[in-house]
Amino acid sequence: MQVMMPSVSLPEMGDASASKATITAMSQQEPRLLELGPDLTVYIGAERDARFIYKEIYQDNCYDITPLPPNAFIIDAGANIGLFTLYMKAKYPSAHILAFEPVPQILDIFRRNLALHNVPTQDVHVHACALGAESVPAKPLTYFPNAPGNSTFVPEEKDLLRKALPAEHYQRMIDRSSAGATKVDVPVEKLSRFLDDYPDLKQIDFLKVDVESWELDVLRGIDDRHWNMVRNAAVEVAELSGLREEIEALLKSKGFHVERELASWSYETAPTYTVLARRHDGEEL
Ligand SMILES: C[S@@+](CCC(N)C(=O)[O-])C[C@H]1O[C@@H](n2cnc3c(N)ncnc32)[C@H](O)[C@@H]1O
Repeated sequence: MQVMMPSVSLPEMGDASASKATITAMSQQEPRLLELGPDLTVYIGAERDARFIYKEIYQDNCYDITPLPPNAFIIDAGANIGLFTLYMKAKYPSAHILAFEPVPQILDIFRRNLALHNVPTQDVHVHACALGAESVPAKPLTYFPNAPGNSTFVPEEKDLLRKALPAEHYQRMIDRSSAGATKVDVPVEKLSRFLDDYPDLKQIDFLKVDVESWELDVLRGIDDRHWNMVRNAAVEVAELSGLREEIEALLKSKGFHVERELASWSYETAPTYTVLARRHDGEEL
């Protein structure tokens, strides 16, 4: 049974009667190995976060939106500790993946997981930067050590989320996941700048974007010559970001058939959607 949860991945709840002052970040944990399921053991930094993402990808199959060719070209924007990349490489062993993760602590775990699973380095190109609408040498991103998957350019949205959750125990979960937040300056690049490195690229089979309310900027960093190549996209969007309609309109303007699915775990006053964009056979921009 699905548990209704707020639209962020959250650490284990502690004693709900503890005072707010006792909420502290877990220390910057050394990555450790964890068996997430019968099919996957990986390095993780924050257990609850990793279990949450594992469930989304491996059990709820949120990215199984369409069959891909065996040698699919895939973009992983918001690569986190690599669960999406590992899932796709297991499913499509000949796939080529371009992955982006800006937070050094998270990227370190991503790289360990690629090595642990013997993913050939020529198959997965990893970039230590954020994606965005334009190139910026250094932009402050908020890293949440208790809930690394929430790391974002828009930390103020966590306050909006807290206000949108009526129950105190959910609010405490937000407090715990936000504890110990630190700013890290990260470079930002347009996705098209990396796609230009593949002059023979004809087709981008799957574009996955899960970047904590920076989705619209990531999409704006794709030039039309590259949009023309994208066959399928899945973009996770929190309604609180206020960006869903613009994101759907942008995808429609690029010629996609657009649908949205409500995340099974999202809280009713703060829904999160996966916006799915597909091009039918033979269709181009
Ligand atoms: C919720 S996690 C992604 C989880 C996931 N669906 C997966 O595939 O593993 C979001 C990740 O996006 C990263 N991120 C945040 N802003 C970003 C940006 N502008 N570009 C790329 N990654 C970003 C965060 O550091 C975080 O690791």
